[in-house]
Amino acid sequence: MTDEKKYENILYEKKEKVAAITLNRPESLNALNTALLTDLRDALEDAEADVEVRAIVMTGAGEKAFCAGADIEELLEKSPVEASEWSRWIHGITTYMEKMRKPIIAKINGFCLGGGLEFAMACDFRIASEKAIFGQPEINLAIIPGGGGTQRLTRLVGRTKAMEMLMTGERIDAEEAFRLTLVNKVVPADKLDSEVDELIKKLLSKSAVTLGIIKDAVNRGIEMDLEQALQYEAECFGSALATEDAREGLKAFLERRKGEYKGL
Ligand code: CO8
Repeated sequence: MTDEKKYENILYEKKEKVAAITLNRPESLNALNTALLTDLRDALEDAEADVEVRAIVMTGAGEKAFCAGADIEELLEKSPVEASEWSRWIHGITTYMEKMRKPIIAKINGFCLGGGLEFAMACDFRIASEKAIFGQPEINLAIIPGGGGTQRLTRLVGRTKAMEMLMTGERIDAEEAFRLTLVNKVVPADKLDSEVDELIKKLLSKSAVTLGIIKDAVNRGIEMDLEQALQYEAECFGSALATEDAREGLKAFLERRKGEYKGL
């Protein structure tokens, strides 16, 4: 069943347990202005609250871009205080994405720059078309990333490469992004949809509640020291074992059948 919700700057389509969010300002390569970001935040909250939704896909409208970053015209109007507040507000959205219990997949169909890359990095998976181009070009505007780029890029690719990308502002292609483990997979443009569908199929066959526990353990644990993080993992392990799905998964193995999960 398809269910479409009306937003002005994004498309929101719910189909077979998946919410597809498309950044929809193709005339400006899906640049992120406050109106679009507000729609995006609302759609994410909507998807998280909707019990029928099991996974979220985020992509960009048009052939050319996932997202070319913050809307530069809007940015120019901001005072330093407003810019700082805006950055904090955006951090709230990206942090929310990491705290959501449902997996989020960035389907990267083209330019993925600045704020666009920052949002992609807050997703759990990044599947890229061969045509995709990545970068944090803010330095070329004499500004810095304000949507988490200095921190999430460093955590994902390491300090050496992050510093290079942030300080030179140079773009990298999809193969290089894969080499740096910035993306999970690179596929020909015409295979992007089917590749993402395959991944979703795998995720939908798992226990939804357990996927949420893994996401939480990884995203919280990475910010702790190892001892604390392992302690947290032990607590999460207990929570996972307490689910009905875990009983079913363990029994199903012993009974030589496939587990049937309810997300409970
Ligand atoms: N903001 C506003 N408009 C944009 C943006 C943008 N970021 N990117 C492209 N556009 C517009 C262009 O102005 C152009 O509009 P028009 O047709 O009216 O002239 C249209 O999109 C098409 O773009 P181009 O003609 O430039 O297309 P090209 O194929 O020649 O070039 C590029 C494509 C290389 C992607 C080029 O458009 C470009 O360099 N864009 C800017 C990339 C950039 O610098 N991004 C970083 C922005 S700053 C940022 O993201 C800070 C993050 C702070 C936190 C916020 C998180 C949300």
